[in-house]
Amino acid sequence: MINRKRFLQLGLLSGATSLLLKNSRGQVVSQNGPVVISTWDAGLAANKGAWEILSKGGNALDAVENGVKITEASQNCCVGLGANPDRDGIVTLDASIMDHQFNCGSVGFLERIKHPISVARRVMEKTPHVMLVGSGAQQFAVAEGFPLEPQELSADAQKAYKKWLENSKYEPAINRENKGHGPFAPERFDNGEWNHDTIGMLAMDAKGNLSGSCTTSGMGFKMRGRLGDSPIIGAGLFVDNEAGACVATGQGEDVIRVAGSHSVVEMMRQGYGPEVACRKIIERIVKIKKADAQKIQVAFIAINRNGVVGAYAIHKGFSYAIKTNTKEALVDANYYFTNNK
Ligand code: SD4
Repeated sequence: MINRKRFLQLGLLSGATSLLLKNSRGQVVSQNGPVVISTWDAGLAANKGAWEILSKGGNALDAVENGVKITEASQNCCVGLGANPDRDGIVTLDASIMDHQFNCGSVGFLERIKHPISVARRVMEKTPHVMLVGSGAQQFAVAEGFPLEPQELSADAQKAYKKWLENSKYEPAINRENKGHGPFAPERFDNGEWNHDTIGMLAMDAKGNLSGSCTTSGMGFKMRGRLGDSPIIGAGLFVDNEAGACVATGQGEDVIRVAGSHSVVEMMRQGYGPEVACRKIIERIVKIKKADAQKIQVAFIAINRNGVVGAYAIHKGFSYAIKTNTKEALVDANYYFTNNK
């Protein structure tokens, strides 16, 4: 017999439950209508882009592309061409997209293209491949009609890069490596903010189908050529319509190590609710990193096949945006270290 604790873990008592039903024509529909969630504060604006599609009965795939394009087009430290560059001063972008039928596409180390998410979708729809990177990805984008934007930093990025060079130069960055902070950049900016931000979005449409997207400039001031988790299906993003979907943000290296998003989805397949599923994989990362877990942030957001959503982070400070027919909010995620420094 199922006990109460297990019942709660399964998410069956969650107030956000949105069960799938069959309508009079035998079509599967989401009882509470569509839902979209996305990472960080920028998710509020991005969700509006997704809602334009979802509210008209459009599909989740179009919604997650349209939604994150808003973030890609806005001035942002960490998404799109206006974002912070790598440590050689060049902006390189990663993105991935996945639908409810295991169709997926991604681009990595892409330069001078405004909407990497749309290129990722073209990779998915127009090539026999899942992933294109670097100059090949750019060549494909141009052949597909995406304009090649000028290679220049936004005013904000120029300022941030100049400041980073002043304070961090090359040698201190290497010293940081020696301190175990990873080989690319400080884990926090000088103002104390985490050195990352990515828009990851998950949506369930009115038919109950799931899709996800993720787009980022990766870790600010990273080594040239570095790829994070975001363009890697199974790490930064994973969607399985029968179990759920998950997207990650934070220190990509540590998401890749545990095949993060796929692992969260597998937890949901086992019956755990989305927040518990996210927590279990965060706990796995913390266990692997030991004391170093204090220095990194990783967060997951997830949605299960019933449209129930949840999230979990290593540290305080991660929030995600949700939009449904009845709700529009930024939600503070629960986190592992309650005494976050
Ligand atoms: C990366 N996971 O490139 C991305 C960065 C990120 O919030 O999510 N930042 O590692």
